[in-house]
Parts: sequence; C-alpha cells; structure tokens
Amino acid sequence: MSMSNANFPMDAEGRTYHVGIKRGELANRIITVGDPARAIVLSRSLDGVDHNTPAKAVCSNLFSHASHRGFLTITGRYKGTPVSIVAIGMGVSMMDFFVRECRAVVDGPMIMIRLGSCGSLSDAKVGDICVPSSSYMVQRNYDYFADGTASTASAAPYHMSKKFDADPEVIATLVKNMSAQLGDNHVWKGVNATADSFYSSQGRQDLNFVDDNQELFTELVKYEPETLTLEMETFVLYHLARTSTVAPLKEESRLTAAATSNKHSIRAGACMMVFAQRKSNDFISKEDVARVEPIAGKAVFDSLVEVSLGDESELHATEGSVWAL
Ligand code: R1P
Ligand code: URA
Repeated sequence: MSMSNANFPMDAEGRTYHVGIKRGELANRIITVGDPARAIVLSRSLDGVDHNTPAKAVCSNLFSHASHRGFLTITGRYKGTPVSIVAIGMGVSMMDFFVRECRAVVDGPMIMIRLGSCGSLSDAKVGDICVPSSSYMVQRNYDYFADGTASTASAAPYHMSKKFDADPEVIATLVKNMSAQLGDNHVWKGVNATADSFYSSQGRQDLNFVDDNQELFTELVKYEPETLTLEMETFVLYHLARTSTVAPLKEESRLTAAATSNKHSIRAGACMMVFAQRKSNDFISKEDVARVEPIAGKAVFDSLVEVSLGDESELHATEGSVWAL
C-alpha cells in the first residue's frame, strides 16, 4: 500500500489510510457500531437484501469494504435513502479515525449516529436503550500513578472533562423511534461518560493493578448527577461534531472560511444498549442481544432518514457512487 501526503495519508485510489474508504463509497447518513458482527446484523434491514445470505456474510448486492485496520464499511439504501454502516472496533482513537476519515471523503452535511453497548450506572436494565444528550470523558490520570503506588499522589486518580452536547433534534428523534420499537419504559435519557478504559476508568476492580477507583462511581455521580452510562467512544463523536467546520472542504480556498465559521457539518447522536448493569452486576444474554440489536437498528435507521440534512442536492452525488441505482 503506497500512500501520499503525510498530513492526511491517502493511497493512489483516494482511499483513506485506516478506514480505507474513498469518495462515492460512503453515504452522508451513517450508523456507526463497534462490533463488525453488529454491522452485518444491521445490514439485513437495508433495501433489497437477500435474506438467504449466510449469517456472518455481507449480502453480495450491498457495497462492503473491510480495511486492513479492522474497519468494516457497508453501504446501501434504507427505504430508498443512501446510508452507510461503519464498524470501528473500540475506543476513542478508533472513533477519531472514523469521524475524520469519513468526513474527508463525503461532500455536504453528514449525520452520524452511534449504536453501541454500555454499562448502566442508573436503573436502566440489561437490554434497555440509553440515549445520551451529552457526554463527558473520564480519563485515568497517568501522573497520579507515576511511582507505581498511589500513596504519595496529591491529584485525583481520574479526570472528568467538560460535557459536549449531541444534536438535540437527533436525540429527540432517536428517543421517539426507540420508544416506538421498545416501549417508553425501556428507553432512558441522560448523560454518558466515555472512559479511556473498559476496566480502571469504568470502576472495575482488578487486584492485579493499582487503580484507586473504588470511589469512581460516587465521584462520577457527584460530578454529573445525570450520569447514566459508561462506554468508550461517544464523547469523541459529540466533540468532533461540535468542532466540525462548514461542509464540504472541497477546495483549499475554503479552509480559511471554514475554520472561522460557526456552522458544523456533522450532526451527531448516540444510543447504547445496556450490556452491563453495574449496580446489580447483571450482564446481557446472547438471546437478548439478538432480540434488541435489529430493532434498535431499525430505530436508528428511521432516525437517520427522518432528520433533515437540508437541501438534498448538496449531498454527495449519486452519480459514480456505490448507491447509484
Ligand atoms: C467494550 O466492550 C466496547 O463495547 C462498547 C464500548 O464503547 C466498547 O467499544 O461499545 P460497542 O459495543 O459499540 O463496541
Ligand atoms: N461497554 C462498555 O464500555 N462498558 C460496559 O460496561 C459494557 C459495554
């Protein structure tokens, strides 16, 4: 693989370095998930799929691309509208690769909705859906542990960032469509905490390491009483959407205007299935995942196509794209 441009590497075909997609392969409306198997489950709701396709395969009439770095992109149409599904793996760095590289190859405004899994700190039970209207970041304070023991440290062991908001219309639409699919009593609104680890920064106890996180849940709720969920990506999605500039940056000459503009080219939202109930210590069953994933997916697709992206003629051209009829 030969790349040019060290600042934003792309290959000769115009494929981005990590997600591995190029112009015309990605729609303006995207659902992003962690697990590639979830992406394949969701792809079964797209138009014209052959339901005899083997369970682990992408239907051959949909576009799909698996990158060398573990991203899986599937593009097709949902109720006639072009949509993409992108599985990114886990963690904030993967979300950063995803948002930036996808933004770079699509013209016009975009909407990105994450359908993830999470731990619940509230009364939301396994299999319920949480829709966070904002997210903050919880990071291990590495300096605190500098001498291998916490005994001499003065600062706090974990750091909580400021909150960044989702797009309010995206959130309202997700709540409405999730409630229609699952019932109001299975859909929760609140604030998400994105952690830089599944373990220490989510308050999991691990005697093999000094983590000093026994009080973390109490600290999180003190910091933000509406804290509902813990997971590992949503903060970066909300943060990058809020710091996105005007779309699209087709020409260098637009960079200056874009950098000073207040407009954001990305509308973002997220919803998470509760996999871990941290108060009761329950973990979701395989059967519940198989039941919830496809219906939650339909609610996200319905939301993706319901939220307006403005003048559709400003969206990425159909001509030459993988969703051209
Ligand atoms: C950890 O098990 C992973 O699950 C959650 C976390 O954010 C993290 O990525 O989300 P996904 O199920 O979308 O990967
Ligand atoms: N994903 C997370 O990041 N945490 C959980 O507890 C469950 C899923």
